Amino acid sequence: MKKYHMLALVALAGVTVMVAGCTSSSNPTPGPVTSTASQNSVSIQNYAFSPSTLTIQKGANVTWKNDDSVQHTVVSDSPAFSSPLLNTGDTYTFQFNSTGTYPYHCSIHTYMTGAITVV
Ligand SMILES: [Cu+2]
Repeated sequence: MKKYHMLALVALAGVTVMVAGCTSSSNPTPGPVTSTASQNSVSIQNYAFSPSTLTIQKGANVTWKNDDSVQHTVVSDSPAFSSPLLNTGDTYTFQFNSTGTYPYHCSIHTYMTGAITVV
């Protein structure tokens, strides 16, 4: 019984965080993308990461693919990960084994930003 209550509390806390995260957007577009898949993809096109924010499970991989006509990189704002130069069609994969939020950018076009949240 006690265990059940703890679970309910954790679930409730999670919902509260989700709701708080959604209040910033006033348009009817869906909230943050959350993926439970072990393999996740982010496309790089038109000088942007798509999706720019992605929430994944701990231990999952994210593969970035350069679908743009120019070179890009995927570099964590922290020292967590850093891709080599990605030519058109190149991919870079990183496995996230620690929870947290990982903001990243393209080192060539620093206005290109994204974030991976690991839960
Ligand atoms: Cu770039």
